[in-house]
Amino acid sequence: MSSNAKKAIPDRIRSLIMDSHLEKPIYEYKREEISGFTSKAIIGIGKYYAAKLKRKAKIETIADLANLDLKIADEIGISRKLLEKWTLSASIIHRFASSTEVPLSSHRVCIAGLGAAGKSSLIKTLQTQKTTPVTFPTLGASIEHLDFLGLKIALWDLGGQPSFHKLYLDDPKQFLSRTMLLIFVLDTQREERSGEAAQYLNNLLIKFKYLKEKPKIYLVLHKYDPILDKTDLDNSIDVILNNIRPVLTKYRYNFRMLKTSIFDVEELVKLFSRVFADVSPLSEILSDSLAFYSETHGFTASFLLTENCFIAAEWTTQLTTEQRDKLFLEIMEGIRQEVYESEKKHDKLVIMSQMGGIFITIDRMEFDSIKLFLCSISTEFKSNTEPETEKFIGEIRPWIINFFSIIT
Ligand SMILES: Nc1nc2c(ncn2[C@@H]2O[C@H](COP(=O)(O)OP(=O)(O)OP(=O)(O)O)[C@@H](O)[C@H]2O)c(=O)[nH]1
Ligand SMILES: [Mg+2]
Repeated sequence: MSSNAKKAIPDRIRSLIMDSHLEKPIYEYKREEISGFTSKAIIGIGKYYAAKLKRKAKIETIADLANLDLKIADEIGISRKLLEKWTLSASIIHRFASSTEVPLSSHRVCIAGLGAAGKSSLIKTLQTQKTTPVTFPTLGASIEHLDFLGLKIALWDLGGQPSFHKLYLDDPKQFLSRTMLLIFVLDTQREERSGEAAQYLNNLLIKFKYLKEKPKIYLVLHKYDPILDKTDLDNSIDVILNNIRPVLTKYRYNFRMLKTSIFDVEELVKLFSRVFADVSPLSEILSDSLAFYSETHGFTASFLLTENCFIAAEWTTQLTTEQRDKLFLEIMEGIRQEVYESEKKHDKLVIMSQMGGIFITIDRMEFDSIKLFLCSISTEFKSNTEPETEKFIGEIRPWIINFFSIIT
């Protein structure tokens, strides 16, 4: 066996597979054969679960598992988190085997909506983490970038003036194909425009149907400004949804809804963290490991934040929403100082919360080019958390590294 052949299956794929469940050494297989491996060859599955997958869902091979529809998770009787972990491993392997590794970063996130709905301001505010109104209309489509967990997300800001709609609708391949997420922005303060907005959304959905694609949809009810009366705004939202909902139902879309304003930056960042987490299968895995880590220590809450303060994973108990939000603000402040202001980069930072009797520990972690902050909240000072923190880092490292090796 030449050393070249031995190298045919790279380490990042081998690290997901248990050799002992194969009939011969892994390097004797051809690339295209590995999708046909039994599912129990994936690390963590083992004989028991492999038998269950076969019995309940007719899943025998890695290819079967890669194509598993997670909607049937409940029927299989295996926890959804475990299934998500395994299907991610399976799809990494399967994509490699079938040579169709599509860089995830080449999928797009489209932000659409009528002119002056506030799309560009929203994007700029997320990028700068400061209220940043944009006052000139976007000409055509503008591509903006945001970093989430090291994943470069390309945001296509589709200028909303009527003259540009035709551009996207006439050439959907260029402007709309491979959209994994459609963020449709509506101006909460202009409910009288929602009929027109519904018509535009309808035209976009026709094009997705033509492309045989079905992106996830988020409706962003924007300009939900903190200083305005909530009841009035919510009444407008009812009017808007009455116009928009039938369009989504017509094309059988589920959707999620966010109420945002560029005048509440923290809330905007928090809400969009969830949107991006939805795009990254890595988030589920990180949440899972974080929950385990936090329960072991009896933390009150913990957050895993990216360098730009997006929430990559979160775990909370015993906290009211208000307390959680206050803590999140203090953590953001702590990290901003750490990243942008402090000369000396601390590996560990302990701050006393203004709420009193609460300790916030911030651990800075680096995985190649990706920086993450592990923020743990506790009511007592915990001195010896190093070994568990090391374990946690050890647990998430291969996922982060593997994940980025397929998307870049
Ligand atoms: N009150 C309020 N105004 C906002 C908010 N976000 C944006 N605006 C204002 O809305 C106007 C339009 O903002 P843009 O970001 O340019 O809107 P757009 O959707 O990108 O518009 P097009 O590029 O033409 O499609 C500007 O005057 C912004 O200052 C918000 O959250 N609250
Ligand atoms: Mg714009």
